[in-house]
Amino acid sequence: MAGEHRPADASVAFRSVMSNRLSLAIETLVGVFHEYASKDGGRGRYEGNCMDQFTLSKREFKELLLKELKMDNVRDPAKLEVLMKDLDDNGDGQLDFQEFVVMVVTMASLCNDLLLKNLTDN
Ligand SMILES: [Ca+2]
Repeated sequence: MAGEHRPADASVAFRSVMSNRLSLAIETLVGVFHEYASKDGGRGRYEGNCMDQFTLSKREFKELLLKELKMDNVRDPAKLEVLMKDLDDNGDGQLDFQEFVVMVVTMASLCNDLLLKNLTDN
């Protein structure tokens, strides 16, 4: 159908031009986001003022954190709520890719800080 979003097809096309490790990491990041963002509801359904398939609901976000990052602390609803609110820059109750990627970049930066600390402590 014309204009229909088809993440699987986009992934195949993307993969053909991306073959090194960092490119694959980016592809994985985008793919994981869209896999979880499309779990609630059907394609094209609006949640508030945004397309549900392109954003993470709180439930989708929790599932992603538990399965992909093993962040068991988000089983506590209060901790999940704080994290979601911190990332939800436009306050619509959903995380779009730009809001989600802030968390990933922050976590990567913290990993780098730990690596540097370990290297300089030894
Ligand atoms: Ca948002």
